[in-house]
Amino acid sequence: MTDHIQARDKTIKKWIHDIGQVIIKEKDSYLEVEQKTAANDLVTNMDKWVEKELVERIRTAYSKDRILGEEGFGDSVKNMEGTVWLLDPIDGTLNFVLQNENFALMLAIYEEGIPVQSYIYNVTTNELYAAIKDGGVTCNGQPVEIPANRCLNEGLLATNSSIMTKDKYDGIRKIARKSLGLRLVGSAGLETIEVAKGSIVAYIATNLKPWDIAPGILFMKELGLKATQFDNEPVDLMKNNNIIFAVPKAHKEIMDLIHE
Ligand code: 2AM
Ligand code: CA
Ligand code: CA
Repeated sequence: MTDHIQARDKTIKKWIHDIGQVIIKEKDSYLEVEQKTAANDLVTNMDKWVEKELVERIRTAYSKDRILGEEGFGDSVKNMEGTVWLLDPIDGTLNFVLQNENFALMLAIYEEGIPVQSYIYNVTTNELYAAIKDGGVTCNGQPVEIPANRCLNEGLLATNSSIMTKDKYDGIRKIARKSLGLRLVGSAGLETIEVAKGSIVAYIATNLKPWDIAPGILFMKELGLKATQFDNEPVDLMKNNNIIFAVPKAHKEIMDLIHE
């Protein structure tokens, strides 16, 4: 790990823990909830506060970098030149509002388009997963091992609800039937972690935004797992993507099923 990444890693972990403590302390108080594009696409005052707080800290400590944040407090980022931070202050806002758990704070850093650091923090369980370029994946500092390379019929599959309700991608049914069962957590970040841990063999989701998938790419890379679009092309962080994060065997089977 280069010195600048090591120093930045320490700083980011402190920021995430500081901000996480505020979320825990405040999460049961009154929430201002607003609809964005639909009744199931929400933003709260907490999402906004977390992103503003991160943006302020990044701008103070790393003033030359650019920031692409979900809630719009960062910059207008149209390419991945230089150092770009991608922020999802609360991933799984519906869970945050309705379940009080199953949400994550996510942050990823790309240098000239290459993922170098990724963080997914499960706030209520206090588990901070980090992926560092060429440094592997850790959970609260402990190494996460490479998961078993399983087929669909040896594991569980996760997906997002828009495949079921909006995108009408019928292919999901034949893919799901091959697996041992289907799971929907409702947080792309936490589902990414499930793939990294091997508790599901694949996460397949449509229309995810750059900040939903940016951290997952390095998690998959560091563990020798797959992160692609449905057409097997690499993820494009300048647009929405239909993605598959998976162990290699399940990924190959999903590719074959999508294209048969
Ligand atoms: P969010 O909570 O940050 O919006 C839910 O299936 C997952 O999809 C969450 O990670 C959620 O992130 C993400 N997502 C992306 N676009 C969404 C949308 N338009 N509505 C709801 N969830 C969305
Ligand atoms: Ca999200
Ligand atoms: Ca969010």
